Amino acid sequence: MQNNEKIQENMKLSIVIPVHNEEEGVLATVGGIIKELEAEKINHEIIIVDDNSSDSTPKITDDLSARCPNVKVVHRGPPNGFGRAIQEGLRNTSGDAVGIVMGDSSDDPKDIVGCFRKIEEGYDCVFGSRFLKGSIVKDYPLVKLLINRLANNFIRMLFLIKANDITNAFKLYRREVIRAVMPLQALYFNITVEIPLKALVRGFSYAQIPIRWYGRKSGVSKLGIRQMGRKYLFTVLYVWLEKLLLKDEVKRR
Ligand SMILES: Nc1nc2c(ncn2[C@@H]2O[C@H](COP(=O)(O)OP(=O)(O)OP(=O)(O)O)[C@@H](O)[C@H]2O)c(=O)[nH]1
Ligand SMILES: [Mg+2]
Repeated sequence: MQNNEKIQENMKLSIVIPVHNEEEGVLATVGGIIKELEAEKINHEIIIVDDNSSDSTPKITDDLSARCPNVKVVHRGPPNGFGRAIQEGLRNTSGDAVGIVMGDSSDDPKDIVGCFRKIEEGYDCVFGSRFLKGSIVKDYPLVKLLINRLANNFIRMLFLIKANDITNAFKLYRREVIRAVMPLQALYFNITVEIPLKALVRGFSYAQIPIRWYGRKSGVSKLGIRQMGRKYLFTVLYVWLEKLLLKDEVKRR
């Protein structure tokens, strides 16, 4: 539920973008976000977290950062990991709200604005969903889509929630939510479920909005569903156990 006490003027938004070998897409992704946020007069910073890229991603992002004072680049050495990169990005944010956005142009900058407006309304978390009336999904590989629907329905039933695209990383959170879900344990793509589920079991409010999502047009996918499946399951079950343990505490809020 929305909280009127949390309505705040001129909030700063930090966008965390993990990238690994995204030389073909990163410039367009970040450029599109800056353009949209500037047009909407949203006070922002962008934290790009590059994991050890072997292509020209480090140079492209460093050049961009030199030109744009709001863009900061963090270069990580091995071991790589989507979750490690997100955690590093979160440590580097200074905004009142934080958004996690992909570096391969799969998310639409207009949806960042849509989510941010909901945060401004007072919600603690805003989840972008590809499976609501009004969502647009282009070029989602069929196998991934089927696994997504199975996984998200399982999560919905386990946690008794309405959110139907928890596995999608594209989400915005108030700073206090990020603080409350620490420490994070997921080092890989499973962090996409750890953060929102931990936020929910801690009793934070959320809104879900339909978003646009586009399959990558260049570069290579880094998500190996086979290797990640067990990690996702472990994280979901671990937060579910937390839910059981935190039940009384949440009731007291
Ligand atoms: N820093 C960092 N970024 C990563 C890592 N793995 C993936 N990424 C980035 O995370 C984002 C999502 O990865 P993708 O490979 O697009 O995963 P996906 O969206 O499931 O796969 P596609 O359907 O092919 O787009 C992209 O911006 C990647 O560059 C990593 O180990 N470290
Ligand atoms: Mg992608």
